[in-house]
Amino acid sequence: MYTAKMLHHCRHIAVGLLLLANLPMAAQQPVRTVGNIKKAVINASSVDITLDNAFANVTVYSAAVIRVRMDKQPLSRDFSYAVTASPQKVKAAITQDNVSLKIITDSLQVIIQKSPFAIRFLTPSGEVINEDEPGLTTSWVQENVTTYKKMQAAERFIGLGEKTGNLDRKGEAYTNWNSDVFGYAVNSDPIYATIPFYIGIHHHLNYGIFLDNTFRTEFNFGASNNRFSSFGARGGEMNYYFIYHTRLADIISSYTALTGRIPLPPQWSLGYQQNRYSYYPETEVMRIAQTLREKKIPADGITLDIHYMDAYKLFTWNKERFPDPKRMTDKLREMGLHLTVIVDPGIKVEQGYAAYESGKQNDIFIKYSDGQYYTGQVWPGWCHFPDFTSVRGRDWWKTAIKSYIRNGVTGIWNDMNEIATWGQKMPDNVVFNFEDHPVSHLQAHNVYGLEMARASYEGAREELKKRPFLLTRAAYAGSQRYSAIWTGDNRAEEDHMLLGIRLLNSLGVSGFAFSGMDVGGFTGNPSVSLYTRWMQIGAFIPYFRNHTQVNTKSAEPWAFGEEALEISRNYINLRYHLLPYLYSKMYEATNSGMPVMRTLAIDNTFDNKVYDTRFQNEYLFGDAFLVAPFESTSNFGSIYFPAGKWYDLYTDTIRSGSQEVITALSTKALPVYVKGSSIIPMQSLVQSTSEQPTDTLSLHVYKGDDDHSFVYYEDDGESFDYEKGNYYQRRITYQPTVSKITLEEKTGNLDSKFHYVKLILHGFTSLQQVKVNGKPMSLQTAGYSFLSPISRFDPQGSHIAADSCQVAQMVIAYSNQVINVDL
Ligand code: NBV
Repeated sequence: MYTAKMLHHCRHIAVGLLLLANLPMAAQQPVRTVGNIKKAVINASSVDITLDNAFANVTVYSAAVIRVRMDKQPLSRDFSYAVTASPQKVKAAITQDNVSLKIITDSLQVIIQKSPFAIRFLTPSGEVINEDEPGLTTSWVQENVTTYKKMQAAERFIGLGEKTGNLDRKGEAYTNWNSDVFGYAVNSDPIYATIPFYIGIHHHLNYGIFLDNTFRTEFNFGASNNRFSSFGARGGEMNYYFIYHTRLADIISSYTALTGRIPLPPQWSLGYQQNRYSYYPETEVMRIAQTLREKKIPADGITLDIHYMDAYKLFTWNKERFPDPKRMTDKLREMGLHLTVIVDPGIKVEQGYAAYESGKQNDIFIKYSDGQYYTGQVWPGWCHFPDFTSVRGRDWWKTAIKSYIRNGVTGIWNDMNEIATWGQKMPDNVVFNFEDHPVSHLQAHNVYGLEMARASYEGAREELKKRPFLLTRAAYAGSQRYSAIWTGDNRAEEDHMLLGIRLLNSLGVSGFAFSGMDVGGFTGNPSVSLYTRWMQIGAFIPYFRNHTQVNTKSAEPWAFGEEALEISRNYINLRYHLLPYLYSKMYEATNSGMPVMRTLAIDNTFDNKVYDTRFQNEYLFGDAFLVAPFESTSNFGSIYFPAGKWYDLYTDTIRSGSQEVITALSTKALPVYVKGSSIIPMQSLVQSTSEQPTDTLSLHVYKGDDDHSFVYYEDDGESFDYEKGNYYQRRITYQPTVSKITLEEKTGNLDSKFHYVKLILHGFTSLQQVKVNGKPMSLQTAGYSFLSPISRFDPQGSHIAADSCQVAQMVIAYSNQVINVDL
């Protein structure tokens, strides 16, 4: 007989068993996949989805950008440090039946299979661009969330920002956890920055994926597996943006439309910057400045490393070394030089030290979960660290940064912001404000550098009221909105120089158009030839700074002998001649996100040769120059010329494209070629951007087969007045099909600083006269060289003679009206 109590008990067990049976199977399994779609609610341009084991939302951000969010629990606060764009209102047809959900935009189709959930992105005509690996899709292992994509046949992967390794990342895996890796190896991972954006390439299709998750993230492009590529995070949501365009350049444009583009830098930051760890005292800084000027090495900046501070205490100056910083920056400015100073986030714990006291008073330092300040060791000893993820922390920092600006500093160099501390192990249980939604170190770590750069930028900008220059070591996607980036503590080694090129090229396709590396190498001492080659390359990278570690040999251009000095100067001169071109390209980056340093994969995405490890370091500087960097020790090198027609920069010898050419190399010249149809505006030599060039703009046009246009841009180079229309812009086109060069009407309120245009025509050897707005004008044939001769160091006679190119040239008055040149 059962008693009532027993029956009651049995009922409990039965209910319990029933509940267990209803529990998602996956909850008991080591890997929890999202399961089947139980319900999908279609909104105007998004779908809310309930799955067996997850919740999801798929939103049309624009015709070409689809966002996918997934979590184990209902989706929470939608917040991003990286993404600044909101979804656009675009036409999207969203439908569903029992089997699938379909989203159709003007640019792509998304098909989401319901059982089990699997997403596929297709072109409008139905080719698969990217699809979930059907058995794996998205799953959790404890808090780690990963999305698995089917590996497409012959798929390649590029991007992911500052990542070592090859241009094509196939077969590799990467981790994003901003790390201070002194003297990193050519295959170290991770290093300083987290830019979880990559581009996949297969079957003449390309797409971008941006995983916006600030936890430690991991990407696997077929490393130790032949089934999938995957991306995942150690916590938080699966939250990715899928981008599809037919042209790779448009993917970069859409990605930077989401996460922001570089602000127009001050023109001086495009000049040559001299640096070492560290120049001090003031007399040494002035000696460097004077030597640059005496030796006629054009330069625009000197940078102060940590020794300018009093005992490494931030916001202080060592009064013995730098008794009057303002007086020094004034003197430097008179010499056409700007001063950049380093800032580290650690604030020394020391009673009476102003930054420490006010930081405590304003309660801006990060704390352990029990409310005690986190204390870590860096240069000054034990330090607290501002919480840049809080408005209060950033405001405090902004105020403090202003003291530098009042002392005449115009550049802020953000170092150690990974956060780097001795031991490199900040505890997990340190809490960050995260815009009033506190999170642990695990979630905040990768954005600390981003928010530090932001606070530095905003503080400097407010006080300077002109464009400040900002440099950062650590970064997250979006840091480009505030700061240029450099690749940290590289080594003075040949393969590091070439790795640096790949890092910058990868940063370029990942939204960072303004980037640099320590030219000459940070750790160790470069050989004379390595230094010379690196300086040549430096002239063709966006941020050109020479830097070296404490206790290394001097690394200024004059420290390697007369020949190295002459070659370095030659290339720095070339850089200054090219400033109108470079500045226009920077302006382009602010508008389209198109990087200044462009891996050949941008324009030649489906040409297998550009991924060949023999050619992967070649790149375009802007749209005109093909740079082929080689170790300084090689006597011969194989250069791949992509489709097109290429002029040797020094001789105008023409090479046709789509071929490999074995070339003799010399440390006296960097192999550089100009693409046929290019338009390159140049100016006379100046010693700094504060010096006015002559009033003649040299416009080089290279005979080619394709129509081409160049947007020339000019403004005052330092203020924000261009935002009010105070700039000078004009499109210059060259149409070989109709034999015409046109300088279209200018736009903007300013007049150009140039009053004449010297048209320098390359490859038009038989041309003797042209018509300028209908009037015949004769051309002079003359010799031309981009570099000064250095043959006195070359007994065989350098191939860079004073007039090794024969050009046809003429000068015309530069009016604001349309100028038509009939060739
Ligand atoms: O501030 C000193 C250095 C700096 O020169 C370098 O460029 C940074 O990457 N800094 C790192 C601190 C540590 C150097 C060992």
